[in-house]
Amino acid sequence: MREPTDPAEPLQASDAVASIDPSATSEAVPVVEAAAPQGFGALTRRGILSTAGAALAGGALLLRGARAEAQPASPSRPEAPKRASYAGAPPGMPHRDYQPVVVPNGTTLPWKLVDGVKVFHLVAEEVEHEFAPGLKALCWGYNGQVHGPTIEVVEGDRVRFYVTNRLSAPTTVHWHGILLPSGMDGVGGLNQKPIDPGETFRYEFTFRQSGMGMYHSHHDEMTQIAMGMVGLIVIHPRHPTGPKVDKDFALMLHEWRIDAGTRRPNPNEMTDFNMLTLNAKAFPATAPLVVRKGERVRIRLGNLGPMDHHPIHLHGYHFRVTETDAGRIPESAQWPETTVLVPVGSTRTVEFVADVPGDWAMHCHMTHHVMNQMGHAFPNVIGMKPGGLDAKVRKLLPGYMTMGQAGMGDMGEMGMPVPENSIPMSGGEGKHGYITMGGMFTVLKVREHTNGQEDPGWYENPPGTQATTATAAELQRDGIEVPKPS
Ligand SMILES: [Cu+2]
Repeated sequence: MREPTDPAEPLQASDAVASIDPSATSEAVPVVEAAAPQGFGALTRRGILSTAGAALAGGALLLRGARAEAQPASPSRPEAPKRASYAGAPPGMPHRDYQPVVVPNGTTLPWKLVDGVKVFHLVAEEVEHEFAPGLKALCWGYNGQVHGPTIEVVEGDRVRFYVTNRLSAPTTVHWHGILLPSGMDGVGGLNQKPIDPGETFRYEFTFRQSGMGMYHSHHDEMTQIAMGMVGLIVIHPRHPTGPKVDKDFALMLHEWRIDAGTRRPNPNEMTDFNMLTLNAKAFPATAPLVVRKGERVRIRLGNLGPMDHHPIHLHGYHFRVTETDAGRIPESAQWPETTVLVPVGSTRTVEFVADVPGDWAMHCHMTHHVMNQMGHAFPNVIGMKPGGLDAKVRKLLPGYMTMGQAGMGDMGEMGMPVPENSIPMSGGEGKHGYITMGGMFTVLKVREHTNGQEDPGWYENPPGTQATTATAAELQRDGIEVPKPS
């Protein structure tokens, strides 16, 4: 294993063997020096043990450690490590050792390989971010994005993260849920000095787990998390168990307070958040999850919002909860659900086979979390008949209109004048009219024919499978009497 370098040692670009764009197709997988034999990722540890050690140049150290675990140590061998060691495991490569995740509305952080270590660079900086058409805000994120790009690695990967601070305030990065040395844990003041504006810090460790983690600032958390400084970490298993999935989506849940007409999230908010997002987008700006009928789908959900748990509900399917932030749940302990609660500071992963075509809603089931910039000071006027009230009030307040007698559903499409840079209560157009939801809402689009990437448009329901107005003949046939309005 390469020794950690001096923090002052600059990154040598010439050391790089290959730069990796994780979104590249399988043809683009670069050849890496001293790469392990193809198919290494598919071998089990038992398989490795029964393989001639000499053939596994890159895995020699792993072999030694693993064999020492299985056999009593002899004087001619070094002492076996007490815990599983990945030393010498070759870096996991996209399309060989793992199928890259899909990050709707987001990206995956590129990396390069330097002497067998995956080297990443995060730049903490202010970012102008568009939550949905009509609403932009100055947030804090990483590498020009809110949230930061998803970090994707393989169990056993040695990684080096350079973190450059281009904010006006000190920051740190904490690797949430990740097993690592204390000095790399990123809590400002406790584990390290905060990274001052203009400074670059180095974090280095080996991922010795699989599952899903997250990263976020651990300095002035209330401000920096509320401003958006969070991201996802996907750690693919070195030896996967369970059925292989065809689509692997990663979504970060978050909440914000952005008052209508303002240009920055308000980090002082304690309870009353009014923007709820998936990968920092509010419906109708959330990209749909597009899959082909029959594909096995995994959806990873992380929640680093300030205060709220999110019960994420998927229509049309029963899924299995297969992972928490501490790793894969044994198959015998996985449970079926249609809603999974994702608590603050946690990740949950679900899997299912997408065998029914259609447009299927997926959303937080807390009703206030599917409304954008809703005000909570509205009087309850459900069922109220304003009569001549509006005309009277308009003498004092021109343009006044009593709203909400039939609920909030119509407000988004009324075309009412709204404050600049705001999307109050808006939802989005659907195939059959206005979808009265915003915020933490997206659509799973399952199709017989799709390239699996581009939005295929709205689903055309086959004849006889579409809810429609009941005819008088149908009502009569089935003996249904509709009460007359009183
Ligand atoms: Cu919610």
